[in-house]
Amino acid sequence: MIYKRSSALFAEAQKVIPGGVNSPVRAFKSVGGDPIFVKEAKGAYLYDEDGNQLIDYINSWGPMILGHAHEPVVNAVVEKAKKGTSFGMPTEIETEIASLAVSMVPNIDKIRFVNSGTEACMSAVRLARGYTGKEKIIKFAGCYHGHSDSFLIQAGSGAVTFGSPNSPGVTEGTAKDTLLAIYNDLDNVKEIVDVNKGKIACIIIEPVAGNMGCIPPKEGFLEGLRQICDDNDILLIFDEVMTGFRLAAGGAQELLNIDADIVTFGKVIGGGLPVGAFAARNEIMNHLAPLGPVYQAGTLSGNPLAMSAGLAMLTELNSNPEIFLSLAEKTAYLHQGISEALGKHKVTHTINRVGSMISVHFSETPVTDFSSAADGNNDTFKKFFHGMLDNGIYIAPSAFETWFITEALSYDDLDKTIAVVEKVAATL
Ligand code: HOZ
Repeated sequence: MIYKRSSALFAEAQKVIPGGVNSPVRAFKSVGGDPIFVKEAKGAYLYDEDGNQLIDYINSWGPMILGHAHEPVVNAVVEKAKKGTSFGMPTEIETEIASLAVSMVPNIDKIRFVNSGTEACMSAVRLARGYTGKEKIIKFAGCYHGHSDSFLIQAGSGAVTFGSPNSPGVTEGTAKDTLLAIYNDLDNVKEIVDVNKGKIACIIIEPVAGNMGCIPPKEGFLEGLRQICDDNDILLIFDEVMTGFRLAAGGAQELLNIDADIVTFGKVIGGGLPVGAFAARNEIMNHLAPLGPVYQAGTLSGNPLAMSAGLAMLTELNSNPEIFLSLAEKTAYLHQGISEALGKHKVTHTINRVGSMISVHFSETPVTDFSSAADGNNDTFKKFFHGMLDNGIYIAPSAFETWFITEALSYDDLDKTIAVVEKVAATL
């Protein structure tokens, strides 16, 4: 495939945008080469500036669960836009989507909308600190909760790719309040809690990790965290920015049958527009301004375009719960096909999958945490990535990311993808 125009556009972009991108992973630094510039997208396909059609396994990093330019979402946004795009005043649609979200997600009474997953997680931690009166937080190495200062300590996603999981610019004062734990290691968490008795406000976790590839929680791990939190007056925050409204209507809480105290959202809840949200029971949410003392605000929060996209998306998911089953079946089919194709050519690999989230690791051992994810062979990943791209398949340009399956993918698309994997596997 030819990517001449994308490369030319990238060269222009680099003159006026740092690194030519507005979010680092997009720059292809971890796989080499120039990023693809998208012209448009429909259903399961991207169309780039050179006229190539690509099957998309990123789907805007999750939100396009029903495919790109999904008609009910597009129509809702277009109709809303004709009536004004932002007021900084309350609108009825905010209550509509809030009521729907509260009815879909377990264990929440109220939800506050913000503009991104970063904002949602940052605000959730502030709320947890305000509610408990404690300052320290526990996060897990390789989990990514957006780019707010407290989370850029051994963060996953682009932070790993660029070798700066601990970002310069985060002050020592901030960093000291973030305690780092090992994903899937309950004893490690217990030890940290024991050493910091009475000081920890919350444990924040991706219940299924998605920013070091896809890493499922081991059996009993989340239940163990729940117990530790209950025993120590610590709030458990599930970052469901990736898993929310994707793994089930009620997200990972529903699928894994564990209640968190605060849940954060992004991606699907915005239907592809910039939206985040955080939610909890009344007793916690009522600590937020204007009811309580914990401040959080935003002119574009609850923006009518974003709310209309999110409402259209959630309405469809809520009325067709079989979508989650269908997504999981497609992902399992892909898993098996990829595994057989790589196996035929004796390519060492591990595939992780939960629902419609999947990642391929060129690794001999199970990938269960950040250090096992980092053990994967990145040279093989690079070759695999470019082989797939040259054959019209777009996967995440980093081994530390998850592929997100969309319902718009047909079994023909999946078969085509598996055939490409087999072709590429022969070259690895
Ligand atoms: N942090 C996102 C992946 N986990 C990437 C966001 C983007 O580049 O759009």
